[in-house]
Amino acid sequence: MYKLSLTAILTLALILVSCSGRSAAPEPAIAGADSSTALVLPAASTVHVEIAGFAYKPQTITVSPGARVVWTNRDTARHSVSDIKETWDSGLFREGGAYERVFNQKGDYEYYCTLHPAMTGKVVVK
Ligand SMILES: [Cu+2]
Repeated sequence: MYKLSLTAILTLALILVSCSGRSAAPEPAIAGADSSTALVLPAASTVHVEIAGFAYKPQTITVSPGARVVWTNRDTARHSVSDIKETWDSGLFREGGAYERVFNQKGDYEYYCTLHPAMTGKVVVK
């Protein structure tokens, strides 16, 4: 899925370059999906958060506006990704299920699991 999107972007970039004759912008860095540390990424990146062992990993991520965050449930238990301000909510999803959300506005977005409120995570958009 991600590779397809990247291919599409690269193809589009090549078309734009060939039409306009201008050089393309540098390619954005691609972050590893399994990093356990906070990430700072360029806009239009996709960041993956694993839900495993009743925890969001990484617990806190830092992204640029426009980033897409994808949470994937690796537990046998159902979990949710729910804004503590109740402005958005994934609903419960099962092992292998995923939820994604694009963050366009700068700010701190704290979330939790409605079934297991001790599970918390944060997306920092700056
Ligand atoms: Cu949960």
